[in-house]
Amino acid sequence: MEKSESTSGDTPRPWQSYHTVFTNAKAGTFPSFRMDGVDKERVQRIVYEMSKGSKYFENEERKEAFTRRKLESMRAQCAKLTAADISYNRTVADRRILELEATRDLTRIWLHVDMDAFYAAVETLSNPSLKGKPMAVGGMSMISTANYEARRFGVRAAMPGFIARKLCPELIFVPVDFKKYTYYSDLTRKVFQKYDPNFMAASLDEAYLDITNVCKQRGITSGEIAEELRTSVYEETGLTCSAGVGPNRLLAKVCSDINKPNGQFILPNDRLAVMTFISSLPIRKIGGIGKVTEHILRDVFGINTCEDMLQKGDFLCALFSRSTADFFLSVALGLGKTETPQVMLRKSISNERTFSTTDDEAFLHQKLSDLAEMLSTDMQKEGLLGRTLTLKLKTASFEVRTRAVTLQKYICSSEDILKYASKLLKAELPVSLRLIDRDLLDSSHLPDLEDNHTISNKAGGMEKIYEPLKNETKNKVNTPHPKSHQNAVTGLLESDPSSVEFRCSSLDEVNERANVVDDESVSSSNEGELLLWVNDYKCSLCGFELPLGFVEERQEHTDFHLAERLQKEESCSETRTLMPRHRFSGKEDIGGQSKGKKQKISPKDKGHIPIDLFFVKSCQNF
Ligand code: DCP
Ligand code: MG
Repeated sequence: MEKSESTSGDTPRPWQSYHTVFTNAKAGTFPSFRMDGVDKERVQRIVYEMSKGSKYFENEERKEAFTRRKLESMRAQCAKLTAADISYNRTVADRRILELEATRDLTRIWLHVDMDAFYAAVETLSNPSLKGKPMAVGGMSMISTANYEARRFGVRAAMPGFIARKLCPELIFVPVDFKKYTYYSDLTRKVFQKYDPNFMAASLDEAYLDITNVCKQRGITSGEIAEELRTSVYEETGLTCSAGVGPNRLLAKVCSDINKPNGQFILPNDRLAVMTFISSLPIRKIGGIGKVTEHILRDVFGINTCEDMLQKGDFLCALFSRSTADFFLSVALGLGKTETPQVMLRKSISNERTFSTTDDEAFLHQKLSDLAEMLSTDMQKEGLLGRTLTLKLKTASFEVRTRAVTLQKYICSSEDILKYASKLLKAELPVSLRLIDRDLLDSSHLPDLEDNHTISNKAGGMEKIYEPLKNETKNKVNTPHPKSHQNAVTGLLESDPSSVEFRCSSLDEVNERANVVDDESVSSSNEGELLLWVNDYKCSLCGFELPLGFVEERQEHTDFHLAERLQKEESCSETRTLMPRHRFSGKEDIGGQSKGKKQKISPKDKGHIPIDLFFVKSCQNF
């Protein structure tokens, strides 16, 4: 979204430089099949035209400006490097490469499985008349996924439905039905369990399996296991999936996307095979390298592939923090996690409130007070104490501010929580907000707590939504006695296992918190749960990997989870709020694409759709 407009001939084409999450092929999207036949320029133009003037557009502009500044500053830093700096950093990089290489583990065989167009496939299963027609799951504010027919028009997950419909006027909308997806997800997991009882669910439709033992025990190859597993998933569910096999999870994930849909790709446990595979791999295919990072690596350092990344290791070491440079170098070597985490603790409790944008200080204070009460009740129920309190604020312009304070003493009373939270808020005033959220880390409980909830006070009224946490990963964790568990926060918590750290909280994660969690939780569907960056790089909600320092990428990712949550809330209330005349709201739509009247959805009709405020212009015609 550069200010200067690209031109071709005499016609200005501002959309050519408008790259959003909807027009960019994300990591793992191999263009060979999914972007085939997509008229990219048309998609870009429509997305540009439909979103111009919206809050979303403004936010994209803000992000773009951030990227530009980051690029400029990195270029300037690069230019300042002397020959001696570069030579020194070459030595540093070479040493790190050797050290990282020494950690290579080729003893495990990992399989990553990912269902094909999951929600859409489930919907088609229950309504076969959808077969072959372009369809999307979701509504006008946002869609969760689209089938492959719709993807040919450029329709994508997380895209507002009204844009999708413009791209594909015949698009059929089916409302989200999480119960159904959970049911099918459970069926797939029963299959996964047969191959790895400790498999790691990364989301409802994705899992990592360590198939080393099953390969050995049965004396068959990983390719045969992958075939068998996919067949078994199909027999149990009627759904297809794709699989990737590699010596670690990072590679297995990349591999599962290569022959998608309904395919598999096997990368042998052999160093040369890995290096050959990884060296020509575009960096964007790696989980954790998104739009901004790709942009920086390409435009500042000329890095396009993993091999380039190794060669430019000196610059990476010179300009990035050690952990980020390590991430790049290890990716470039095709390294990744190979061990299965044995325990997974839930370490945080959070409460949040979303409301119509306001700068009314009394109102904000009241919200804070409500949150303090809720948090305190939750903590007391679980016998927890906390010391680091964090407040996350989302401003009217979607800027996220996270403020934290670490106290001398452990607290749990609502009075104490309110006292310190008020101080944090006060320092921010005057401010116009749309969300307040905070949480704390907990060292003594397992992830299957049932009492976390989100309370949303939305534009349309004072509706409460309670979202009990689901334990997505129950089947992959051993459940030790809480008190016996040693975790990364022990140092912070001193020796009191029943105490907790209040931590910075947010849907829009910030880096401050990343250092304190070392647990590899990859649960994905705890929509009421806050987002943590586990092990400094892994999203606790979906397992997506983004290392420290990728501030903008992280914000984009957490915005996605926010959107996902809002969408879920929307789907909860959809049955109550959608008017029957909305053709995209139910089964009557199928095959009955309106060719007639244009319909306009007013926020009033929809009860509440906070995400609309984000995406839709004030006078959007559908
Ligand atoms: N999902 C969502 N919002 C997103 C992305 C995904 O709600 N931005 C949901 C809907 C998807 C499911 O998660 O069906 C799985 O996500 P995937 O990224 O695996 O997408 P699909 O399974 O739909 O398609 P693919 O065949 O590319 O895996
Ligand atoms: Mg999938």
